Amino acid sequence: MKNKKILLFTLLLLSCNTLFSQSSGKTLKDALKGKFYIGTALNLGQISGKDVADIDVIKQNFNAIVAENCMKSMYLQPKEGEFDFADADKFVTFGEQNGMWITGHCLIWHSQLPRWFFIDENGNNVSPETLKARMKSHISTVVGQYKGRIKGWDVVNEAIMEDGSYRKSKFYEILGEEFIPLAFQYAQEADPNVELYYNDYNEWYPGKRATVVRLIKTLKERGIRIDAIGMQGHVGMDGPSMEEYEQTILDYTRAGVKVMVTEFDLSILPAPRQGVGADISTNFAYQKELNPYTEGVPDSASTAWTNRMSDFFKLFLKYPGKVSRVTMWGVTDGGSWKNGFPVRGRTDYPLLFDRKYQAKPVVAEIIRLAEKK
Ligand code: 9MR
Repeated sequence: MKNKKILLFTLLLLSCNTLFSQSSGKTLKDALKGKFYIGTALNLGQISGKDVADIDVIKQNFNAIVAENCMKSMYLQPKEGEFDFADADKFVTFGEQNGMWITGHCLIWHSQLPRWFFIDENGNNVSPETLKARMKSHISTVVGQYKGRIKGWDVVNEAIMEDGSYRKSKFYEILGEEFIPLAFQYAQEADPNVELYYNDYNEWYPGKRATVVRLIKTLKERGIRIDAIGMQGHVGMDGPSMEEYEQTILDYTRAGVKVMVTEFDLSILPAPRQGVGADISTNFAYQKELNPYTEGVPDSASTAWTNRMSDFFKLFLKYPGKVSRVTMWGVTDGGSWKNGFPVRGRTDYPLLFDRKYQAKPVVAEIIRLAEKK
């Protein structure tokens, strides 16, 4: 009897939550129309059509998509000259069928990059000329495949470190800083109308931000187009501050580009170290204290999370037109990469929809904020 009462009460709460989030009658994407695109990353379960419940949430709430993994070079060109567009084609078709803004992620990145890309038959680094030819062939084939269908590309991903120096990737080792302008030039040649982005995390670090601004200026001075900076939003409860995030948006827009908040998620869990960012090679040992919410989140923590998430959206809504897209890095908490990063095996709650596909209270709050504007 007691159990039955608890069950009824829980069901009542759940339905209130769903009703509350839809109380204005508008969904997320309708409320944000005219402000910025609201997007999400799609994984293979969603792209293949298998994860039906996720797909419902996506269609109702989001009007922009990006592929979480299937457009990275190790999947698109696993062997030199052998391209596999099967999953990427499905992803693009899904976006078209649902009238969504489609972003390609990503052309040149040091990670999820097949080894053949930068070595010769003896396992040595290739010459600068060979690497340029491989970059050009990869970029023109991939961008060409979706010409006129994909609206914007993350051309270069994560090439700059927090202190403002260039990441010592294979691209940098072989071509120096020049690999970035080259990548943008190749992409522009392959589809003169597609938008071109530089995408990175932890851009609120002053050193990193300054180098990105310099990069924007250099590209523009050389007549190479760059349309926006993707500001990955892998953020935590302790940082960055709203002021740091806002200052970064302002510095970029002053340099003459739009800002797209990409890869947004707000981890509720204790950070093993400040400013971990999103470098997948970072990993910390599991400790119980780092995983406090396996059985659910207490009200105080949940309220703090909701407040911080709505503060971020308040900030984005302050700059409509300048912030032209906000893309979540996933749909529901259960599908988030944050459950495994930077500590494996944790239970995190970083996204807008919970493990039962329900909108969290913050969704209603974002809708309210958007309608107030
Ligand atoms: O979310 C992606 C995860 O499924 C992959 O295992 C991981 C591999 O590096 O890449 C994740 O996405 C990354 C994105 O492509 C670039 N920025 C950082 C993201 C999180 O690592």
